[in-house]
Amino acid sequence: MQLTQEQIDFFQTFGYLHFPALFSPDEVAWICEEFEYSIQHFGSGNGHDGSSRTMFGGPIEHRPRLCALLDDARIIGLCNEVLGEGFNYASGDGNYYSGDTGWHPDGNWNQLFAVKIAFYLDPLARDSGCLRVLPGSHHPDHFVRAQHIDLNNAQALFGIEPRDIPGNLALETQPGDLVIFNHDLYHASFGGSTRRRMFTMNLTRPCSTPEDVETLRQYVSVHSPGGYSVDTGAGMYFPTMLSTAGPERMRHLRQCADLHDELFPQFARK
Ligand SMILES: O=C(O)CCC(=O)C(=O)O
Repeated sequence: MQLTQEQIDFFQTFGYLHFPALFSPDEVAWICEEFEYSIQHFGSGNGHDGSSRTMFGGPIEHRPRLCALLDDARIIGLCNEVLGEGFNYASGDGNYYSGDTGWHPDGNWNQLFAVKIAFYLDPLARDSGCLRVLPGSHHPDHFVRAQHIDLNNAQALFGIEPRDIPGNLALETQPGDLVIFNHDLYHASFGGSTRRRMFTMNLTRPCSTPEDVETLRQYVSVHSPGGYSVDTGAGMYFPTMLSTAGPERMRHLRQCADLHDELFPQFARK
């Protein structure tokens, strides 16, 4: 997939892009099936009672067909355009969400260092848990960042509900849509069910300078299986992701895998 210059500029300015119906109904069917299998067998989905979020790591890494999302020309093309060729895949999370998430960014990198790709597996509208974004809030000089405004405290600060923060956008989605956003972008979800299914892929830009490699090391030291004290049996990634990888996919795995082995030798690949 190739982006237009306008789409690239939109992403840089507003911090997100939404692609409606990027995946066909047939693809949505197998993606949902594989997601359900994964969260039930590799996460604790079978114990989900809706009282809190159920989350598991590396949602695309347990089943060969989901692993191949990292070979998919649409995803590769999008990441090449937004991050640059040689981007890194840096795990992700699979969820049955329950209720609101509150406003938060996923990172405070003050630069386009990492992005999240999100797949929503149920139709979601503004009051039933769709992703909300605060466009432009990834910029370090955005007023929310510059003034350290706690958006979740909007009632006390401004007499409004957090979901009514001016300027926020409800990205209503159907299964098959894809959303990508800069980790530094403030986002939230309000009014969702107790079993809102979504999974993500995190990706970073290619890291070749010493500064970028250091930033990636910090990233992997926290946002990785080792960072959460999880032993995948194969370091940074669950074994199926590596055992089904061809040379092209390995390009996107190698750098985080090596850093993870170095940072967490107790969990290193054998
Ligand atoms: O629930 C959502 O859609 C937001 C997801 C989210 O907060 C996150 O992935 O960090």
